[in-house]
Amino acid sequence: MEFLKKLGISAQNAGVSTGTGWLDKSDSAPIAIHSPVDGNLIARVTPCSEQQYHQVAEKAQSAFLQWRRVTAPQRGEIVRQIGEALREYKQPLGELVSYEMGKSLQEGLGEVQEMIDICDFAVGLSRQLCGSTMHSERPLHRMYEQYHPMGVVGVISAFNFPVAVWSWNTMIAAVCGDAVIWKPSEKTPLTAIACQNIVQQVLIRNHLPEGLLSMVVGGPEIGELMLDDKRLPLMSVTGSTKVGRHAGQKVAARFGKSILELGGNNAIIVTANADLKVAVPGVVFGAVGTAGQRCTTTRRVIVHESVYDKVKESLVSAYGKLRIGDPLDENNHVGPLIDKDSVSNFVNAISRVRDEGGTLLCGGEVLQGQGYESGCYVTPAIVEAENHYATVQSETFAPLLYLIKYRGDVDEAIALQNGVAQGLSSAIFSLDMREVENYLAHWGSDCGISNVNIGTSGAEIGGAFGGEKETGGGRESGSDAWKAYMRRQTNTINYSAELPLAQGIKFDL
Ligand code: UN1
Repeated sequence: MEFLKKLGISAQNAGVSTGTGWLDKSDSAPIAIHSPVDGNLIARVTPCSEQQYHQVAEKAQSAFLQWRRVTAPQRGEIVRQIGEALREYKQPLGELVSYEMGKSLQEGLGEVQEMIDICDFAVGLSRQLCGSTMHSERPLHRMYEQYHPMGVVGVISAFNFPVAVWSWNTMIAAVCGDAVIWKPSEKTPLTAIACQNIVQQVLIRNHLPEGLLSMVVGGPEIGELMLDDKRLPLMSVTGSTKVGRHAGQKVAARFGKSILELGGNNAIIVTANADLKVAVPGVVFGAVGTAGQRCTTTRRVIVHESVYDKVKESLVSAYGKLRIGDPLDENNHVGPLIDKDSVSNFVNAISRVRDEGGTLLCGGEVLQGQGYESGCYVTPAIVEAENHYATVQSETFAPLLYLIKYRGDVDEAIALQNGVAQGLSSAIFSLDMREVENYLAHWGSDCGISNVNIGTSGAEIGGAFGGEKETGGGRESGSDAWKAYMRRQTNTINYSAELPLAQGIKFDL
């Protein structure tokens, strides 16, 4: 495993970094990380203790006080150097993402590319953190709004994008003048350690304060400390709706702000006017890419009755051609699920949806034998189902696609698509501009992401990423998502020799 050495991962790793060094290992029992690819032990990590967490939070606070005085373009220069370092480590880091998390090497490299791209984006942004000026109603007064750094940002990320989601938050927060404490998923701490090793080189070389970009490996107890910590005015949390509901309430109770990226139940609508040559591969990649473990994964495909049988046949035939196996072997399309619990969730969801009346069209097996020793490989499944089934209404984080028929016009399909609690990503395949425009209109898709003639997953970093309803409402990554990482201030300046009051109020002494 050459990539482990290149990334500075040893058999036994400390799990707390201040951005410029590692804290001594705590007495906590080490976590053993096994690869879902082959079941082998990759390495052990000693998680953060409560006392270490407080140490990190204190250092982060004092680092913030220094960092906010560095000009934004200079902060951008540090992020530029981090982007350069990530370019250097793209190959080994992509391999580790694939080996620790189980996504295909192509997707692992794509994830690192997303990190590089967000660095570039943040560098440009560092000169464009623009407020606006407006006209005052009072003579010889100037009024404007400006954005100030906010403080220490807590980032809790999930296993499925073990490094990209951290970078979306961290690179933007860094140019905004914030310090960051990152708690990666305890299922994928090694990629996080590798990232810290890369970041540390840049921070040390530039003599930046310890605590600026920290990382703490730990379970829910560390997450709870962060949620309750008044030193963290903003929490960015990626995870299930259940986790996010709890996190959002806790942070709100202390008047903190949160960015929530929670579950999706993403649908693709295939209308009678779709180009099926484009639609079918779009559905297949959306449903089986990352073994169905993206929050943007296609969970439902809603197909017009006139093309239903054709789409069904093409999907089943495409699923038959999927090569499932070692994700580091580029011939394979689908790797393992993250762990055996995910495999049970997949198997149980299929049996529940069948009890509700669903018909399993293909897949659903747990693979055994040579190459599948980890017990985490499954064959992606398609189930004919109805939208109202309880199982269809909830997100199963696995390659399980529900095929749903609609009979009327596009409004019926849109109502089915919107008829779930989540609102992350959505797509329509149609060449009919009336169908497409109705779908994109404000009475159309209710999701944060709505695509035309491409699938639900694979968003680019340039647009704001996030969703509505139980997806949590947060926005990260591109566009003006940076505003969430800064505090806004309105300033009115009087350069007259009088004191006129707003709304014409008279107050003569
Ligand atoms: C996630 O699944 O948590 O749009 C994020 C995509 C990726 C990001 C997904 N760029 O599929």
